[in-house]
Amino acid sequence: FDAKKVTVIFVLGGPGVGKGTQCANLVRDYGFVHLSAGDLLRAEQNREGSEYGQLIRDYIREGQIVPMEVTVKLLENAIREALENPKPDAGAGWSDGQGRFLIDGFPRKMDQALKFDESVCPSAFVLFFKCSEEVMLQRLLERGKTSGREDDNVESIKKRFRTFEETSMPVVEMYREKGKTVELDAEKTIPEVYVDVKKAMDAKFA
Ligand code: UP5
Ligand code: MG
Repeated sequence: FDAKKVTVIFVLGGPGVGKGTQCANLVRDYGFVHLSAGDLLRAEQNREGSEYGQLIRDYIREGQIVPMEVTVKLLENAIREALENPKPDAGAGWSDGQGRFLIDGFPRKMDQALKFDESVCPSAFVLFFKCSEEVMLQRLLERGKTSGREDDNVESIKKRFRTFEETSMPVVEMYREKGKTVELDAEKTIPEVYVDVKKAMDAKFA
């Protein structure tokens, strides 16, 4: 596909900060396709015949970052697929090979960021959600009662927090230094956060 016709926004922030929740709002109102790297990895993990199933399961449980080749390939395939088969009601920004994507939970390691920018397409900007670990922990434990996610337990959550601080924050800092990051307070209620998200989006796309 033609990278110049594709708009990508990275959605970053700690585990349980509300990335997926806010992306769902943006899909509804702005005609984006939502690609969660974590969701794509979990789908690949469960795909029959996948050679990466066990590897992905182990990395996710340990809160580690799956080797980037796997994730970049899954994202690239998902982008291509969405461009080739746009939804009939896709809306603005979806014609002639054009498309708009929210890439949620990626890149979370420097090598992934550089690789994606260079070999897939550069991002327009980054929505970065910020929230205390105490609040994220409560949200994840609550979600864990029903999510069935193998990493929604205290042990895995603590590891995810550590990986986020040590490995993913440098990526956020790099985009911040480039002036590409919009920072949002995710401690507020879901509708309040979304009011801020919309302001940021409207400022960028005005
Ligand atoms: N909730 C949301 N917003 C709220 C608010 N403002 N107030 C109150 N409650 C709020 O939300 C989490 C919960 O909080 C929900 O119950 C929600 O209702 C509530 P959600 O929107 O799901 O948060 P999100 O940020 O999406 O949390 P998630 O757990 O998905 O984030 P992670 O970044 O931890 O998970 P992800 O799926 O992205 O990655 C999982 C693992 O995959 C990683 O740890 C890693 O091992 C692997 N991975 C890679 O290896 N490489 C990658 O590139 C990506 C992932
Ligand atoms: Mg998520």
